[in-house]
Amino acid sequence: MGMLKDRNWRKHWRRAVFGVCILAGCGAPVFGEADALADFRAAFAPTVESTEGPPGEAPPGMVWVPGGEFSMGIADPRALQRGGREAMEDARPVHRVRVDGFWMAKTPVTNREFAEFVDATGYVTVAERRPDPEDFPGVPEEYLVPGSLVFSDPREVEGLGDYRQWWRWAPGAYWRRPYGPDSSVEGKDEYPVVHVAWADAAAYAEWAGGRLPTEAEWEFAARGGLSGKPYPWGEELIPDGDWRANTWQGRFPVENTAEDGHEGLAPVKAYPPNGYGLYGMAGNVWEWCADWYHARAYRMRAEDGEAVDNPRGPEKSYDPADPRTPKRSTRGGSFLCTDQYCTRYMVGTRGRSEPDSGAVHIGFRIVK
Ligand SMILES: [Ca+2]
Ligand SMILES: [Cu+2]
Repeated sequence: MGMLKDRNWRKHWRRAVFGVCILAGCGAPVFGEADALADFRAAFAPTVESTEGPPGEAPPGMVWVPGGEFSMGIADPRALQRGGREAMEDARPVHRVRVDGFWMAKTPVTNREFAEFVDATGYVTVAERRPDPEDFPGVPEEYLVPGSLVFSDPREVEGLGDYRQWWRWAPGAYWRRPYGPDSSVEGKDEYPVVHVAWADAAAYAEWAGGRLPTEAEWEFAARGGLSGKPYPWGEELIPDGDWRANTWQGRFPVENTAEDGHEGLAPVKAYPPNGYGLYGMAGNVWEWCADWYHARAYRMRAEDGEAVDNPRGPEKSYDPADPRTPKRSTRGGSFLCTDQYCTRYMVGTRGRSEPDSGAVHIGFRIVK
């Protein structure tokens, strides 16, 4: 407690000094933001990229992510401007991790690519299959229809406590019909495929000769060589007023002003790539990772203070908010993320989802 108080005191003192600085015309951008960022950065050490080059020519649509050692996780972002309201406990401690180099797809898998897979294999996604009554004891048969979760575009909500206010089950929704039977992906070849369950993503990856990235690989890639930055492109959400990711603007979830140019999903290359040439590492669609989600995964593996080699996630899943449901990790946030609710487009933050259900904002990309 004493230490905590000390830290706060220091923070306030520095904030006061910065305040004077602004008054004196030193030109710090936002009152208090510079020292909030300095505090944030202090948790991270520089990324040390491996000097080993790629093993050969890049597979089509992929870039080489060099691998190396980096600080994985995120410091509490709440003091940052637009840092949101969540402490992101599950992404601490920030700890050193080493990953080997790998190929990663420049974009999430698109509708065009997923259609090629389905055409070649006849694969039927989980959302298209009738739910097994044995998995849903007591649910009347007529409700057990294929479908998936969509954003319900509510007019009004009572607070943000219950997300069921803006999600609904859409019978007949699947990747080709993202909002149910009357919708389609026509003209959306270059949009990310959605409504894919974890097993669908893994099946695609295998067909394509790749696999899903681990969380560590995904995060190393998303940072694009930077360290201690809240976003894959740097320190500001909207540098020079330019949106760099598809998130939510307006009063969530009832008003969507689409200031970033996209009300729903965006094409996979709608915004500039990060330092490794990867598109869409923040916002637009969540991306499935290989790991089981465990809220204390970092705590468990960072215990001895040594850099962790190529972590593959824990054996078992644990989500304290929903302890009975095993979940896989997801990364990157989506077009529904906003600092009013969830800032998981910030690099280093973690998401999780039930592996046997897709949704209108979950996609994936592959690595080799
Ligand atoms: Ca948007
Ligand atoms: Cu979010």
